[in-house]
Amino acid sequence: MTRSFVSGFAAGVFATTVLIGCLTAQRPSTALPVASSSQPKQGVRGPGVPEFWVRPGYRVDLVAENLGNARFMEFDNQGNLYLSRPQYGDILTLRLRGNRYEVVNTFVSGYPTVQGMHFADGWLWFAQTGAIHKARDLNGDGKADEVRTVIPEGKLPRGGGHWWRPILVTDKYIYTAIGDSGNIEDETHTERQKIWRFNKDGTGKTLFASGIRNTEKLRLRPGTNEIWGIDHGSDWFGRALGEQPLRFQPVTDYNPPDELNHYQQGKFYGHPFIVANKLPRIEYQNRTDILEWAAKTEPPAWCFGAHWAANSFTFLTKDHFPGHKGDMFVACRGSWNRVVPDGYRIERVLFDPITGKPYGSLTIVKTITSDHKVLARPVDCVEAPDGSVLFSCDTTNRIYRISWVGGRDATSR
Ligand SMILES: [Ca+2]
Ligand SMILES: [Ca+2]
Repeated sequence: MTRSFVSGFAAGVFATTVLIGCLTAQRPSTALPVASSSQPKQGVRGPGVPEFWVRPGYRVDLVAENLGNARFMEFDNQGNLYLSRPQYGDILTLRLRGNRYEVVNTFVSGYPTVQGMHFADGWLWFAQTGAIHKARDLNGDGKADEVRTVIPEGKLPRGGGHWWRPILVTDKYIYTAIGDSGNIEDETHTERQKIWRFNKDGTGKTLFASGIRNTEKLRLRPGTNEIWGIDHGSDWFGRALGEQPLRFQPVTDYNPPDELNHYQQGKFYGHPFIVANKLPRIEYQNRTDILEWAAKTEPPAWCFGAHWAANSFTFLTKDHFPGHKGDMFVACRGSWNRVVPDGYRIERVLFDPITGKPYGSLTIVKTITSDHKVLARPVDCVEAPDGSVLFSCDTTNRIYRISWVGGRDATSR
């Protein structure tokens, strides 16, 4: 086992640098404030922001609230912010007015389970569990005037279990995925637990990658054709050993990690037989072909803590945060399958600009208190036009903005 896999993340680790991963961890070389005796222990929380821990140098503001079911976000090239609300089956259009994003219209409605979105080619592409559509607003009122169904019902497996549907639109293709119908079902011979690729007209269905459990967003790493995503680790890892569920889980609490994966054509990512760095699930370890599955498994590019529910991410492409370009902000929704809750946070994954691979991670915002009071469950991150990063929460139904203040005004209030 690697250091990352056995270390886990104790809930007591708070406001500390997290440098645990599947690869050798190194010291970040970016322009974060240097710790000193005069260094404030907190960044800035704007008005209305609960008692988050905010890393010094950063600021968090409340920028939208009362949003119903705030899940995934996407900007278009005009500065419109789109918010998907699967429980309502709609997408809202928001615009920045002063320091707040305000709802200007309902972009589309009548699409139950609407989830992933991607703005490309002048259209907002969006995915339900069974179909993919694209829409555009022609008169600037924030409501779509034209909607086209790209992949109709029947071409993609429908929901149940992990139905969440990502969408990535590239120059040539559409990518989407569907997860496990339960926790560790053997669905290797079905359409589930896989990433699918289509031509942009919805034809040419092609298997892209397999062995995923639940990947809710896919994006290209900026400047490359590499497809990246985050996969939720499975639950109850130690139950087969006789753990008492949610009471005594010395194994499950730390295993398996959530995974940051670089998805490549034809590769297998382990689920449901193999987790993390080629380690068998106990339930499957006696399969006669388990070593073959291990051999073909592509291990994660980076590991998060177990049950963090690392859910979604954005790559940073702008200069707002000094030294962050090429890194990733990750929204971690937080654990339920852990005795002591953990994970609730926005994590920055640092990418080596030379190798293009992750080498470390830092907690930027923690949304649970030291006595385990959950203040927010982050769902998605998106980079705003000015380079700040928004994150959504589907329990408080708010959107927060993370921005950089550096050494200025870097105290809590
Ligand atoms: Ca319109
Ligand atoms: Ca995996």
